[in-house]
Amino acid sequence: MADAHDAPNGGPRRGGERDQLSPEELAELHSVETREWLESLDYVLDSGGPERVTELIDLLEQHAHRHGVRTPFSSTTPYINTIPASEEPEYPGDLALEKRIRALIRWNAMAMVVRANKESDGIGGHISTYASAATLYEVGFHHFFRGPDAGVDADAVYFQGHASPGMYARAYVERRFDVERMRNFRRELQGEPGLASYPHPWLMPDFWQFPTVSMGLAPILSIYQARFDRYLVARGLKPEGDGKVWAFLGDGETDEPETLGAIKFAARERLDQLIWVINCNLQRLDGPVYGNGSIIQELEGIFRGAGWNVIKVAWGSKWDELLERDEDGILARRFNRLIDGESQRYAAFGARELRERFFDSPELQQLIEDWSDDDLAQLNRGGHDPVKVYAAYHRAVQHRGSPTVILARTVKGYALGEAAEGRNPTHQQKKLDVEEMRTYRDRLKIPIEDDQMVKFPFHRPEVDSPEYRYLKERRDALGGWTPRRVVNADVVEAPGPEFVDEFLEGTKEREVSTTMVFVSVLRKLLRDDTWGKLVVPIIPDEARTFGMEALFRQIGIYSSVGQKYEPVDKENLLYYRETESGQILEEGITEAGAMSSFVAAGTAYATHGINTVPFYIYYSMFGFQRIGDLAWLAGDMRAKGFMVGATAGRTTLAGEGLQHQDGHSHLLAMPIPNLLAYDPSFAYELAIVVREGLRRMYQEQESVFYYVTVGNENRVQPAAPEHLSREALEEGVLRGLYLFRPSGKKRARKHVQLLGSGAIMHEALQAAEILERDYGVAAHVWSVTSYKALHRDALDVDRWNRLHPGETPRKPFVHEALADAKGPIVAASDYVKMLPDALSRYAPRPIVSLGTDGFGRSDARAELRDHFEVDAKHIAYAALVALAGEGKLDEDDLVKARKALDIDPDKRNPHVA
Ligand SMILES: Cc1ncc(C[n+]2csc(CCOP(=O)(O)OP(=O)(O)O)c2C)c(N)n1
Ligand SMILES: [Mg+2]
Repeated sequence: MADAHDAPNGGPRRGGERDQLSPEELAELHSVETREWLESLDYVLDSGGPERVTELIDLLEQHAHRHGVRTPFSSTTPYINTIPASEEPEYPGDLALEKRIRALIRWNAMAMVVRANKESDGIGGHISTYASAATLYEVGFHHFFRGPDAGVDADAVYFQGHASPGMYARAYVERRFDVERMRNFRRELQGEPGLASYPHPWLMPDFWQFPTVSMGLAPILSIYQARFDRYLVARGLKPEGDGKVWAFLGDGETDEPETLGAIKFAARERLDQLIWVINCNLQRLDGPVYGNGSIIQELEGIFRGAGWNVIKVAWGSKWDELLERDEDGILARRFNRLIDGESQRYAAFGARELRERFFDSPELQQLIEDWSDDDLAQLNRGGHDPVKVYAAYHRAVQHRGSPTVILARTVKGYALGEAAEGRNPTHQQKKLDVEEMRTYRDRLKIPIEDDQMVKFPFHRPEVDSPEYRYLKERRDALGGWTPRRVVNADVVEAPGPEFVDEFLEGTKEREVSTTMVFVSVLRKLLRDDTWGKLVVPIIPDEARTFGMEALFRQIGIYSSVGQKYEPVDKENLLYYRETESGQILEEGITEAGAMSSFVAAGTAYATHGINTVPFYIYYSMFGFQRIGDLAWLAGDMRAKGFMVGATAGRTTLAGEGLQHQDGHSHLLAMPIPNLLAYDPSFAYELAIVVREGLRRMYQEQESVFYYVTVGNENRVQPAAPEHLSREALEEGVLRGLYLFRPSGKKRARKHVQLLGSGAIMHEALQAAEILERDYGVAAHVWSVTSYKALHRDALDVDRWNRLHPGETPRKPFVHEALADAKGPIVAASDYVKMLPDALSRYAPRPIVSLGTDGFGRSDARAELRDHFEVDAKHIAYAALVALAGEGKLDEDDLVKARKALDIDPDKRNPHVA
């Protein structure tokens, strides 16, 4: 007997007696044995039902395991449809009429793209994505998707971005769009109304709800959308409804980490109203998604492993005939052997290829011996068969306990003809020649004459046609046209000016960080009758870092199942309190997930008519550079709310070093057009910004959102400066710049203007003291709350002046504010120099910029500020150099000052260090 260590499965080797048998005897034994086992199983199935079979298999497995048998793990099922033909529900629609409607939409989708490219060569667009997905969408439109008029039962549908020609074509057939609009596809600047390339609520605010075209974002957003809907119900903000969240994705899109990265969360939260439909056309842009394997089987394993309900829609109805004939399961085994690169050939080359290469054994050939090539051509993929698709959706909407993914097998470029179907370049095909158009027309039976073909005409049936009536009736029954973005959120009055009052007084002796000030602002809002319930604090596992743990107890952490355990810190006043009505979304370590929640909460005014106000508080370094694409999407989607970059500043977050210290998020905030960005230094600045944000977003209902950085350096928060009226102060704070501390030196000959922001403001104030005390310079200190606001204003003014020659030129705010200020202007922040540099041209005089360009370091604040040359002495020195440039100091004085200030001229340049 072999040594136990050599045994397969690691267990002791058994069954030695069979070694005595000849191969024939062994085969016979195996066959009898297998039959006996299967018969026993059949008996149990008949008498005890599937549950008993499952139980027995479980027990068998455990038994085998105890005896050292390791059954290999498999999360996949055979490569056949999850729903057998016998379990398909009856199709509730008129299949023939739906086919006509589908043909019309297919036609117009194609015509729209081809026409646009004829008008404007290279303008792009996609034909083959929708061609593969038409049935998946149309079954949804006719029988499932509930439109906005369904109210609380309305669905959220994430349409795959590259399939948008199909949605436009449908809107045209629905008579929501006219021909002019169709002609403006991808030609948005040619005329009104334009038709955006992809789903963009920014561009089409009455139509699109969810931007999807940056691949991977729709999947993760849809998960957090579904969870947020539950949260709204749990918090009593929304009545419970039956709305589903549908997300249509590409199979290539599953390569994106964002696509699969959060699926475990959807299962953990038991989001059974979430339904993903992955259009498995087996291709992405360049070629097959997984040519050497099967993407459907691979995805099945992943989703099942994560706890999802998986429904495979692989094969169309015609295959059922063969499966029925196939008593020995050879067809199912052949499916299991099939790899995607191979099956792409059948799509491209048709029935003969299928006959020769798929039915590759005498047994398989036998299955189709009486079948013609025409019969074989009807062996369709499941995703093109409305009956199969309906069965899958039907099961998905009824499924309880976990989210569902439908893996639908389709052909990319379906029905588009030889040049496109299943071919590798099909994704980018945007043109068909007249001959190809004719073939397509004939295939779809579109009543357009040959002589009309050259114009690539659109076609839709009359209002009293059976097609239109059917289509309209179906949509009326399902809550109206969709996609459709309807905003009916109430106006919410912003808190009054008194909201800011306490912050104007400063903190007297008490030293607090701006993060703690933010927490005070938040708590104040939470206590507010109107706003308290609307606030949604979102945190990716750093509440303690930001000193926010008191909120755990106060407002609770949302958990769909409450708290089933006694928390370890229950004795503690601030214990970790999870509750079903909790208000905090404690997302764990997922900035992408937390940002998805931000988007869901920030757009609830449009999705549900509920004005929730997200405050997403995170490590500022892991903001725009980590989830920049989602932030851009938030802008497109007109999300509202506050992104709060905490532990901000390259030199303010001490110790953490290169990957943590953020000195550029304000630069990254620059490009998002409807994002306002603030880097406040003081408590009252922050309070003013938050109140104004609430006013603009929820009272004026502007499509803007806010980015605010807060730091963790404790400082006495000053009272508002006395030399400014409240009005002037608020204007300065909001527009980005105001004089915080004018110099007390009345008759100085030398003046300098120091611009500080965020945590570096304190260095500027100290620099002013040095300059006044040791160098006789009157140093006036300004607070720059927003470089972005100043820059935007300057650009607007600049543009106006350019377009209005001969009229009195306007002055940018930064110019106006500093117009009477004397001497050089020196700006310092905890961010890159590009921020003040961007203003230089618009200020009365060029700005000397100090900033934190370069990688961070682990050290304390003083050392870091010296390293990056943004501390008081470097600011003072830079001011002296600028004064020398104006002839107010000579070079000897400078060298002396450099020495006195202990500045090493040979220190390494932090930019490259
Ligand atoms: C983040 C991102 N990367 C790249 C692209 C460019 N792109 C658009 S479609 C596409 C291929 C899509 O393949 P798949 O997801 O399988 O969709 P299909 O068109 O096959 O349905 C690519 C790479 C994109 N839109 N977004
Ligand atoms: Mg694909």
